[in-house]
Amino acid sequence: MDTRAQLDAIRARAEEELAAVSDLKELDAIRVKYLGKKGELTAVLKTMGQLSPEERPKVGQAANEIREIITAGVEKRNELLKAELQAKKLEAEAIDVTLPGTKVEVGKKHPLSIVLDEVKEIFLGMGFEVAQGPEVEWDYYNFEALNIPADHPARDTQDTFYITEKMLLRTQTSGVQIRVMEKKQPPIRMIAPGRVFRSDAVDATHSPLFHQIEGMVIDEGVTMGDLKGTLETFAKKLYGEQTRIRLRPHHFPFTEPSCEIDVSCFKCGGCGCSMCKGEGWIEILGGGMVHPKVLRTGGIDPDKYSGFAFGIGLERIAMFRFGLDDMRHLYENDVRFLDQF
Ligand code: 2U9
Repeated sequence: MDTRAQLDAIRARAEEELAAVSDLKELDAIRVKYLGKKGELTAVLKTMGQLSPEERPKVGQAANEIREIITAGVEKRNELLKAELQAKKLEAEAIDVTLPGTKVEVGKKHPLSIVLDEVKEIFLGMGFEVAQGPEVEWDYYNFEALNIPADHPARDTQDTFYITEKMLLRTQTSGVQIRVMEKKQPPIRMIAPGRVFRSDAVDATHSPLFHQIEGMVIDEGVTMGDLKGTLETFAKKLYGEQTRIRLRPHHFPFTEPSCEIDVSCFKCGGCGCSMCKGEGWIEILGGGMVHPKVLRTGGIDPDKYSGFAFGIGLERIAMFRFGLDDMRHLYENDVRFLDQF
């Protein structure tokens, strides 16, 4: 076969193969086979030296034309195959807008947050500010400044997690009140809600982590009557107008005098039922008049000012509010439980 005939045969085969090609990989193989450095066309061109000087330019021109034809053919097939691929992809990715959507689960407030927000709202309505402080606290703010020195027996009932000798996870939020006293003079009306830690074994009513809301009012002429009036208003707003409170004498190192405070049972109204264990009363808080020593330590003159303070256990309020029999439900993050609020 002469060179011209060889070129025509290459062209015919290339066109046949291009017409039959069905994917991009095959197409590339065809390109390499005919147009590549080691391809058929190059091989033929290499034999041109054997041609006569008259024939050489003619065959050269013919070879170039065939190269252009095959190149154009490859490009055309390339575009067609790509378009086909794109069409298939679009078909596969088509969205059926008539299908029902994926349900988005909306989160809910945790029961402790529900109760905390209510308590905050009540005290904000009575002119209190909300203050916060560190959960890792100095021994000084957690104990010393609250009239609980190193050898005081109250330390045993509030055993906790020490970080160093002088630093611990706070057992109460009282350090926040001391910090506020150090910064400003009366009148002070504040609550300090937050997490506290005690080295308690876990059971239905105890947890090493729980939440307190402590409160404090300091001004000239503040009395135990103000404490009673404030907490009665709080109890009525939380549990309803019919609610009564009673104060029982108690002892805390940081208040003098001190008391525990019960509310009339919100289920039976005071007759006695399973909720109040037949008592008619439920203990929800403690309080008293801020000890003069504590006022002085906080930089407030006890001869000029007096104040009351109180503490509320948030878990207890939530458990009574929602009728929970086990505190652990509040920490386990089981959606079957949390979904009910
Ligand atoms: C300062 C002065 C006095 C805070 C008080 C209580 C009484 C109290 C308990 C309630 C339930 C702790 O979480 S609980 O177990 N608290 O009974 N707390 S008086 O008195 C203070 C605080 C700060 C400077």
